[in-house]
Amino acid sequence: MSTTASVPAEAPAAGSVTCVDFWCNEFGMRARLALREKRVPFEYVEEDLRVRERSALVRRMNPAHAAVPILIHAGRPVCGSLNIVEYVDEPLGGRRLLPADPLERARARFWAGFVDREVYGAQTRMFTSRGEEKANAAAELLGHLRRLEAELGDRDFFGGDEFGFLDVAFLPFSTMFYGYGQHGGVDVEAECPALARWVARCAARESARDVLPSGVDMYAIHKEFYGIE
Ligand SMILES: N[C@@H](CCC(=O)N[C@@H](CS)C(=O)NCC(=O)O)C(=O)O
Repeated sequence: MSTTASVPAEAPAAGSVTCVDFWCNEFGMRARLALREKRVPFEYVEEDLRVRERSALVRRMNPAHAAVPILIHAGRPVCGSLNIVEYVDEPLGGRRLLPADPLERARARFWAGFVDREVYGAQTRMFTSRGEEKANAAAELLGHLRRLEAELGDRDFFGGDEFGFLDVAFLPFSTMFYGYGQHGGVDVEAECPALARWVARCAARESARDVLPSGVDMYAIHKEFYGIE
């Protein structure tokens, strides 16, 4: 059995990090935001999720789920977007995305899990249902956003003064806010003004400008995915 340390001590050389993803994947945007924030050079490989079959690379690197994002470092895969953010954060120096304080770290991880389960769950139900079910999902989604807004409080970022882990985890979902309004009548700017200001603050960052697609493009491709007229 290999005893090679699983966490590299130094920043990887350019070209040894690859991120496999699809441009409009909110989970994958987390990985790419973290890589940009940590200034890790990486190669980007696009996996077109509109094609039914996953590529041989994705099936080999993530046989459990055949899903993206996948970070490949020195030929070895790291799967799961939050896992990737933590992996990128850990060995590579620079400002840490995860809070140093264990309680704050636990809090950030908890709310990132909330985004995965509750926000993504309600969002998916809203886009895949009609009528009363869709209205219920939209109301639920708004409730989750209000909770996140309360969690943000009057801070600039979820971790305080600095852009950090929970910002990375949640920000990609802001690219769906336009779609929330168009499809579900959820007006985030009117209902959650502090959250809207947080989005604007984050969107000014270089990493966000590089990674986040427009709301219009996101809604267009999700309509295609979900067969919305
Ligand atoms: N929990 C995973 C979710 C990743 C995921 O579900 N990826 C989807 C896209 S949203 C995927 O690659 N699906 C494969 C497919 O559509 O064939 C993460 O955080 O990375």
